[in-house]
Amino acid sequence: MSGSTTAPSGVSNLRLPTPTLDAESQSLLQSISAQGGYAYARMAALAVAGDQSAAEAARDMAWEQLHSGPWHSVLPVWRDAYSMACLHVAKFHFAAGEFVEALGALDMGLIMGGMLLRKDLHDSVVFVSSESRKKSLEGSGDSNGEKLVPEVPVDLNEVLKILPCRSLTCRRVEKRSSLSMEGFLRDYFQRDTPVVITNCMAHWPARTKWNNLDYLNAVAGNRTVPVEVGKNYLCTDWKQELVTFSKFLERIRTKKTSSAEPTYLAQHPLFDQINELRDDICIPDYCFVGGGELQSLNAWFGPAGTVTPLHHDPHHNILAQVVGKKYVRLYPSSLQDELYPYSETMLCNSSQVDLDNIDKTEFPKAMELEFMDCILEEGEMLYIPPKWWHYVRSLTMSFSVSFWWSNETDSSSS
Ligand SMILES: O=C(O)CCC(=O)C(=O)O
Repeated sequence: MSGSTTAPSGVSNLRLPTPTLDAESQSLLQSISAQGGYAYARMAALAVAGDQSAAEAARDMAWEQLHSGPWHSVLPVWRDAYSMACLHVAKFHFAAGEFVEALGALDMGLIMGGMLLRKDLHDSVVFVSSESRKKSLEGSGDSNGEKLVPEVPVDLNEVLKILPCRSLTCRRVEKRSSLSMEGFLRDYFQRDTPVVITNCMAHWPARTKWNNLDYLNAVAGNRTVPVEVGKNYLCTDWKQELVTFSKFLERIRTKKTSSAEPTYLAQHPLFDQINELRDDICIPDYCFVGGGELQSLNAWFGPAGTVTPLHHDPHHNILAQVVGKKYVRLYPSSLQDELYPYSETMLCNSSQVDLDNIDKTEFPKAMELEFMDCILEEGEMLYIPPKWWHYVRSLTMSFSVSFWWSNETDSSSS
């Protein structure tokens, strides 16, 4: 690719190649105009002619359309319009050598925009990141390779003080080393039984790379990611924010948010967004048991003290613990009534029972239930069968990846 040769002094000739945008612009603008977006189309044309403020105005107009009603009712053409405007804005920043701003605009396009220009957005991220890295290497000395999670064993007595009551007193989830596929299928998958698999991810590049702050900052520092702030998603003061990955790392490293209000990068398809991090992980072979399809890969990255409250999901799940440790408690799906799910459709897979502080009067049936639990250590994977209730609390700073997959019958009927 061309476009990054040295420019005459004071003039930049950094140019972002966007072949899909170039090919699709005209027909996309026609579709936008057909939806009444004449002002947007005018601004987009001015942006192409070199007017940065017009590019920003077009982006604001598309943003307004994205927020004009419920997400499912937003016309796909406006999501593509938003991506288009983000690409225009990114081009201006890139040309000015403003790489952080360029990446910010591209990430917003990836997070909020449509599918049409996704390849251009991804390729542009790679292009800008490589320029940005060249620049930062010019001025940097040796990295100190600071570890995110030091290798300090957790003190079980201390841990028990913060875990829900009765933790580690019932049945422990079985731990199996290098479990074979047959063993997994026969003893766990077909029996609807959780298991922790040990010695199964030493080959993942992530196991060495993700505990290194400099590495994470270098590959993702300038990228924008959605994070959750607050005790957990069931609390009223819970909110979502968009921040750069480096700001997020700084927050969790220096504990700038209180432990009552942790910042959690939770259930985010980070690996669709940041290809270099995707290259650091491997899809476990266990996810192909049952002949179904992989449904989603999500990142769960945060400080000690994040809590994912008791809930269940419809898919098979391997929760792979890359860095740090988590406590996980599991209840079988048969205990639906005893766990008092919310009645609202949006929350019907979440329990009203707060395991950290059970209200005995309101939820008496939840008190003496049998459960399974474990401390999921770095380098271990936990299999959670579909519909099993699970509660997860991080005991150290922690970075995990979940792999959800469906049964063959689910995939063929969907
Ligand atoms: O790790 C967590 O905080 C929650 C993980 C989870 O709920 C899942 O993988 O379904």
